[in-house]
Amino acid sequence: MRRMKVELAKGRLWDTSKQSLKVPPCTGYGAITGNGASFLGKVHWQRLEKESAMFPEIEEDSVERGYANAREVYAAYGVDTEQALGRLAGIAISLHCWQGDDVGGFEAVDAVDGGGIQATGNYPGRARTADELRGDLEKAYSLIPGKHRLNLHSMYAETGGKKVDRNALEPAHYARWIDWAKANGLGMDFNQTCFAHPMANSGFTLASYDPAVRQFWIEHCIACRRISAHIGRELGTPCVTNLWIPDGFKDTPVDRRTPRELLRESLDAVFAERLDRRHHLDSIECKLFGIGSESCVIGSHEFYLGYAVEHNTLLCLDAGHFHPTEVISDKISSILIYIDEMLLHVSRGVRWDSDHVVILSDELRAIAEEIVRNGYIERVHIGLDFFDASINRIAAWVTGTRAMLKALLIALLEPTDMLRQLERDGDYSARLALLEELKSLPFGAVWDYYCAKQDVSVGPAWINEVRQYEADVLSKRG
Ligand SMILES: [Mn+2]
Repeated sequence: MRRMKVELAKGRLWDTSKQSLKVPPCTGYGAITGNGASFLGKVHWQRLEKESAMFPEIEEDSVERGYANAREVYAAYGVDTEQALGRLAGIAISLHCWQGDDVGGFEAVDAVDGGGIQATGNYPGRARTADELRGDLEKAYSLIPGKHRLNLHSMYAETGGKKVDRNALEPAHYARWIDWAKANGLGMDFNQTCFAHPMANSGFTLASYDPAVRQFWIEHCIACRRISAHIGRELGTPCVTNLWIPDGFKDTPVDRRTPRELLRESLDAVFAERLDRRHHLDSIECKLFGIGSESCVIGSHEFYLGYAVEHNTLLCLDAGHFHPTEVISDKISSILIYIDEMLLHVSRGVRWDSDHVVILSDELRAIAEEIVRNGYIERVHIGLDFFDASINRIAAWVTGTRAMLKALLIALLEPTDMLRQLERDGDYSARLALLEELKSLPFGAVWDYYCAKQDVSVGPAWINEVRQYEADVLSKRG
């Protein structure tokens, strides 16, 4: 039960989504009671129950009792739940703006393909303007416990209707995003957009054989680095700018070497200008294959790993960018021996698609465990990268981000020293058995308590809020 705005209409009470409410029929002005509701006047705030199913809110008492019990259970394993929650509150997840509008962007340009990205589905309510996208993001952040970041692609520039090509972008075109981030206490990350543009129509950008194409994208990448440094300076937290390009061959190429040499040359030009690491961090993202680049991707894992080690840039691992049986959790501890920091694009690959909404899967848990067990919280930047246009886009953001945070919480609640000791002693039987026992510890009670403490919906009640927002805001969009 929660408060909602109601108004009188034809003898019944309706909420603002026009869904009927369980209250007695009434007319005119006056007082009525029923189902805990009382009503006076035309518009009033009251506790009312919808006829449609509402997801239950967990009562505060119950959350407190559950937590008190969980705290004792974890203490028996030597785990301090308060400390775990304190650490969780310090981890910022970077929410990718492109889930909100199906990777469309707001540039004033003619329709283009310039491939590499496909969002499938036509669920209504896609954000059509930057203001709508910011509103949707605010709703999403309000349903996620903790303080997080925004990950913006350069194609979300606001140029006031003026056509500004990608190689001419400036910090001013992001002023409204920066002001909004400041007002909401959000850090920001950024991305070059080397797709969905006429200069990417060949499927090649920085590795193109055409020097004019390469030069255009080099200029775009440099412009984005300067914008990123500006963002980082303005917000007082380094802006991680991630570079991904679609370049690759659909069918078996004869020459895999030259495009890779060209890409290396282009990257050297892009990264030539030294920028202050307190404001800006460079990251490069590999892919094994894409739609239309099944046979060879120029920016492969080996290519970028070598480049990152040589230049100490960040390396971005996207969970959906490898062979379906290959996981990124196993790569983190190898890579961080050789470079200082990395970026994760947490996603969920399903067969050929790299970008399903993140859920609390074994691999998500393994990623979180690697970060927490190895003390990498300061060295691994966690970003999300998925886009599902077939479901409510705010529900997609909230589901994925809450899953990431739950995975981190489970890892923070692990009695790792105990497990490590078993491993060093060679007691693999007890290691396996204990890992399985730990899976049924009451982490959910700790999570609920965390949500309540952070003043965010506990349990599934956040879905009610998304539905309400859909009725009030998203359904009104054409
Ligand atoms: Mn990615």
